[in-house]
Amino acid sequence: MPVDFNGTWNLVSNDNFEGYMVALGIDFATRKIAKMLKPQKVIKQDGDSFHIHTTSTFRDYVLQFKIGEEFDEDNKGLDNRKCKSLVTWENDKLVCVQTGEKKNRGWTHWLEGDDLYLELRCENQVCRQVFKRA
Ligand code: VLZ
Repeated sequence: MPVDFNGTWNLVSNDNFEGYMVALGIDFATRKIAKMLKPQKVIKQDGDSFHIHTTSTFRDYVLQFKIGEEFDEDNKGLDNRKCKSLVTWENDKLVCVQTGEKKNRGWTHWLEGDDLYLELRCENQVCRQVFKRA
């Protein structure tokens, strides 16, 4: 049985989101707003199908994928760069590789206790986010 990520999750910590956004080339004004946000994630998981909705007062981002099936991601409202994304299980972690213009781009989700973790990677920057159940 895979891990169950289903739920509504609220951001409680966000380490080096600034560095991650700089690596993505997000402009100064947008970064100033974005780093104040406390996004919520609503995750719907059905077998190998995922729907992840990241919402905030400023911007929303929706990602839908199936494990092991590469898809086109547009990163609309983030850096707007298109990439090819592939999500796989690595033990109990959900690992996404985002292949495109930016090196070493991707993310990893996992659960620790009843908390949701997210590591966001771009080039040499790593952002670590922790979410608690709403
Ligand atoms: O998460 O890729 O859960 O896509 C932040 C929205 C969304 C706030 C960050 C606006 C997306 C920021 C992180 C404006 C620059 C992400 C994946 C894993 C699903």
